[in-house]
Order: sequence, then structure tokens, then C-alpha cells
Amino acid sequence: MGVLNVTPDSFSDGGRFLDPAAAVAQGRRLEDEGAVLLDVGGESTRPGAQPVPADEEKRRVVPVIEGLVAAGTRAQVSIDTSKLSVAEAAVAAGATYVNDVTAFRAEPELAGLVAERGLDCCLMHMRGEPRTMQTAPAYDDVVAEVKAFLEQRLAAAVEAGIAEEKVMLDPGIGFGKTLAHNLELLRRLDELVALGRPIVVGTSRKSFLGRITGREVDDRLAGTIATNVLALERGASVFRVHDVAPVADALAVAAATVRDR
Ligand code: HH2
Repeated sequence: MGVLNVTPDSFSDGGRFLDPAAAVAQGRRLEDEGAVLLDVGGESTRPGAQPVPADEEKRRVVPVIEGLVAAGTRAQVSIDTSKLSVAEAAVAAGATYVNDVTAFRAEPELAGLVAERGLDCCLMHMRGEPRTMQTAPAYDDVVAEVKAFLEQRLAAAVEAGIAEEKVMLDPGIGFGKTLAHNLELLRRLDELVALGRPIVVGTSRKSFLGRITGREVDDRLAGTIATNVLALERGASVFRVHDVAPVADALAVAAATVRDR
């Protein structure tokens, strides 16, 4: 899954793809590098981020999705949003996957759209909300709590009429978690894989990698690769990254080794 942020303030690629033509070109580049899913986002969810009004979010993402479709993209287009009206506009423009970092808690009606239109979706764990989520996050057992949450959100999605086969689950690396929580989730990812749905991981360039390596955001590729290879070994199947080509190579080698193919 290639990350395509159409925002002025995303933590790593903010402001780079605000021009729709530049965003479409970046999406095509990510696709050429091996992305089969393109995750288009118009609202940053970085710690401390301020909410974006729906109209502004739509104004950012719709031309990019239309542009990708018009350019004949082969990748599945995902809309990274928690808002029903943004998802509706994105789906009308050609998106067929909804990536909601609130797992349908912000706007429960979003589950109805996914059900009705037969869309794929990703439900992510987040403690709190982006504005405040990094204020002293605490868990007794982070993996058990994230697992119980994802199980409950999967059940809610099925209850709303979404086929279980359409749902992917994500531990939400960096969303209301300390460095130790993030590492424990990666270390024990197999416990989430046991839920039986594909696990998505998003570690790309995140600050916990900087905490370990001392590297700035544009210099965290090696850490990104390490975490994605480990996640693959533990059973994750979707890898949300900004640097598709190098991660795809690393995953191909890791998969050939681990899965004997
Ligand atoms: N991480 C980010 C945004 N969306 N979605 C899923 N499913 N999993 C993630 O880990 C995830 C996500 C944050 O990264 P990014 O999009 O690069 O930054 P920003 O939120 O600042 O736009």
C-alpha cells in the first residue's frame, strides 16, 4: 500500500503533493514501484494534527482520485478518511477501499456505505484522537487490548452488513502508543494475525524509528524496512509505506525466504 498524502501538514510528505497533477504523478510512480493499493489522504493524523473540514478534505482528494482513474491506474484506490461525506465523494470518483483510522467510530454511518457498495476496508486501532493521543498512553497489555478492540470493531462491521472477507485490521502503530508499545505490537504481531483477517502495518518513517536510530523523518528508510520485514515474518500481509520500491524488494526477499517461494 503506497501512501499518497494530499495535505500541507502530513509528517513526512506534507505539502509535496498538494498540486493534483503532482499527486497523480506520485501515485503512478508508486504503482510502477509495485504498489497494488494507493492510499489517498486529505487529512493528516499525525500526533497533534488539527481536524480538516470535510469540504476541504474532498477538495484535496477527489481530483487526485479522478486523475488516477483517468490515467488508467491498475492499483486499487483507497481513501484514508473517517468522514462519510468524504468517502462518498471518493467512491464516486473511483475509490473502492476505505481506510478509516477510527474503525467506524467517528462516523458509524461510514460502515453502511462500505456495506452497501461492497467496498474493502481497513479498521485501525487508535487510543484517543490525533490531537491528544500521545499524551501518556498506557495499557496493561497492549497486544491483548488492541486485539480485543479489533475483534470488537470487526464484529461491529459485520453487524453493519460488511462481509468479513472485505475487512483488514491494523494495530495502528504510533496511534496512542509509546515506543515500547509499538515494538511489542510488532514483536507479537502473530497474536493479531490469529484473528484471521489480513493485518495491515504502517510503520513508514514514523517517529519511533527516529527514537531508536536518531534519524530525521527523511532518513528512516532502513528502520522502515526492518520493521516491515519483521512484520511479514510474523504474518502481516499489507505494508503501508511511502518508499515502495525499496520496501517491495526487501519484502520479496523476505517472503521468498520465509515462505519458501
Ligand atoms: N498511519 C498514518 C495514516 N493512516 N492508516 C493505517 N491503516 N495505518 C497506519 O499506520 C496509518 C494510517 C500516518 O502516516 P502518514 O499518512 O504518513 O502521515 P499523516 O497522518 O501525517 O498524513
